[in-house]
Amino acid sequence: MKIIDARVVVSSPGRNYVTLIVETEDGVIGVGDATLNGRELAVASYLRDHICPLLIGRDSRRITDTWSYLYKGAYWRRGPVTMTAIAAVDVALWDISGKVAGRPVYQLLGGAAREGVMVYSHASGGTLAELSEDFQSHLDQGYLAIRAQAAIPGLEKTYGIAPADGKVYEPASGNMPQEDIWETSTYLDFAPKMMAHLREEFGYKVHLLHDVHHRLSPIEAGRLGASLEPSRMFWMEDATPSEDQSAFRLIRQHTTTPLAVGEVFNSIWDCQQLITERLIDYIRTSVSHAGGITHLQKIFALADLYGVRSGSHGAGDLSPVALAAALHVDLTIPNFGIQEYMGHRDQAAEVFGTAYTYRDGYMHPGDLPGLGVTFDENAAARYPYDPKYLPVNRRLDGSIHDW
Ligand code: EZ4
Ligand code: CO
Repeated sequence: MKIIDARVVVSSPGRNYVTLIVETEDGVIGVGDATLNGRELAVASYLRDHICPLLIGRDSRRITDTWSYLYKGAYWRRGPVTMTAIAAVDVALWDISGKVAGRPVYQLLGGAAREGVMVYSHASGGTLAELSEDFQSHLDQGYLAIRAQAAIPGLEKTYGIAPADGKVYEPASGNMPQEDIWETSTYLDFAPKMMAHLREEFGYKVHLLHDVHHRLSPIEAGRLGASLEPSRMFWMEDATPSEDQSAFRLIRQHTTTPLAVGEVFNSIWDCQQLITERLIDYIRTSVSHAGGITHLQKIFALADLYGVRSGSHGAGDLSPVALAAALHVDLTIPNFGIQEYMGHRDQAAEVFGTAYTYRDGYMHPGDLPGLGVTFDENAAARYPYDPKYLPVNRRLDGSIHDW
């Protein structure tokens, strides 16, 4: 099972995706997602210039050995670019192994531990009334868990609000990042009212989630968590800039609102303290940014030991390959919590063929051999790379804040 080719395709079917394609001497093809939103070409180069040449001639079955070879062999540790590149290789090799075995990847990971994977969708609105309308439409689609974000009155732009034309929000287009304005006190007053409004209107049966997107200090996060307690949140996401793990000690002292973090993490070392000190309830690392299936399994196994559940990142900038890989992992682990599901733009379906299904709030990766995702290189060629940046955030005085 020698690898004879490894190539990278950067395309933009609705938004930018970097896809790794690995081919064996027997003609088996595996795919991996290497998309790092706003820094796509850095990972593409890391793969093309430094990793693909090393893969040629390697045995595709030796997944753990290849992971260690790329991680330890680089000498330089961790980092989003490196770990996204390694993740793409790892996922492609699991895909190949599944196809060779004639079994879906989840069966190689220990088999299904549940019938389906509970997912949460995104509801948003420019006003509370619009949010309610969008929330209702997600309930109508059967979602059991919904993340809610609304425009903050008095602020020009707010993170996480879908444009009027579509189902998902997008970062600004163009060759410069869009600039947002942030005011913490306005947000801190508004967020609990938004959640209380939803509970009044829709009751307590649906799981309610909210993403703070790294904008608060630990004591502000403690205050927000406490003021959200009557709304009985499923979780409060990314309350503080997440590289400071010990900040969560302070948040924990002030609230029983469950805490989730991890979408920008890229290794088990980023969450070690959070997990072993039981400072969080959900670890949100993604398969494509945290070293692939092999490394994610390790993170979730550590989390299981400390009663922390999974809640993998699944935004639209993670390609259908990443979503499929996440669903295979989700189905098998004992401490699965929830999976984010934002969906993809319609054009993505022309490039990525998927076997996963959604019904009544749950997803399933499907039973095709491997990941169950095909990648159409000809279709991808119709959607050339379209450089885009995530927005930046400034406070009222013009200083840069976390976005
Ligand atoms: O802003 O994926 O929970 N989801 C999120 C996302 C992130 C983007 C960054 O690329 O916070 O929408
Ligand atoms: Co988030």
